[in-house]
Amino acid sequence: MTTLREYLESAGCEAALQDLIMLIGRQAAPIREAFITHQAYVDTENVFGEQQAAMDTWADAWITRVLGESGLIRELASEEQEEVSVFPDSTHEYAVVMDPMDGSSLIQTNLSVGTIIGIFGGGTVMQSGRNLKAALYMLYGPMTTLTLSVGQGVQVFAMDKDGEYRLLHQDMKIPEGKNYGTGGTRPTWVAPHRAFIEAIEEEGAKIRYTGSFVADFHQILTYGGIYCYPALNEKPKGKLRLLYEAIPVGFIAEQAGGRTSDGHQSLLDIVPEEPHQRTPIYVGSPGMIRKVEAAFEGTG
Ligand code: AFP
Repeated sequence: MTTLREYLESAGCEAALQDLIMLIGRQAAPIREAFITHQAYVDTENVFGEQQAAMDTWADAWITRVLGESGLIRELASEEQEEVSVFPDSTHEYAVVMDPMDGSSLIQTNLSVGTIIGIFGGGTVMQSGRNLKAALYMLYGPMTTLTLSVGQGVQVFAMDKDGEYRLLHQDMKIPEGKNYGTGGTRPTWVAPHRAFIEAIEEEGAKIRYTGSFVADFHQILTYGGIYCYPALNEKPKGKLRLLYEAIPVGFIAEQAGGRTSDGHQSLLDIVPEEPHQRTPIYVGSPGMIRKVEAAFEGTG
């Protein structure tokens, strides 16, 4: 069975990018261990004022230290850090964006959560998703999986009992599908979002939403449909972050033949103005995104 390293070599990735992806993948083992030792909430809030699980800060500090010490990255921006970290001594120009623990409120309920990573070249994180060299997420579910795109389709690897990632699904393609998940609540949705949801519900769409973006997206990648976190009446930019969530997962979605949108344009075409910026998110099958953009046509 093809290992992650063998795949990266066969895809022709530069040696340093291979090393970076392998290094990130290896952090799933200590992260899984830490779930057992970091269960309680602490009395801290992240920069967005949300309640923060101890695991968020731990995973953030852990990955930042490991990548910072690797000499492979020049910059790192994390959902959990106010400022972009700069590593002047790095011998490489990779820049990493990450959500170290996506869906962290679900840890206490033992539902799946994940780590989302985007890798740019050029030494800066302030780039659009079109410039990504690679994107991946590790999903901590019954298995630990690593879903990866280096711009050549999407491959899913599963960690075996020896900690080796082996190819589980090759060249994933998002089926059209009927599943949908949406953040926000009905009274808070903007009108075009409500119209879209009501239309697909009429057509028999089935709800699937846990509150963990990576887990919910992985279901869409597998069975088709759409994940949404829309603009809300009081929050026109929605909740999710462009750099840490939308861009890396959006890259994977588009590489799997899916589409992404903020209601009007691909998430990969948005040029970030600041690291923590938010965006409405639609990620899923092409037919679903067509309906979203039709619902938003002539608005905003
Ligand atoms: P964090 O746990 O990293 O803050 O992310 C949670 C999240 O951004 C995303 O993973 C979920 O899909 C979404 O928020 C859930 O939000 P709601 O609880 O408002 O539905």
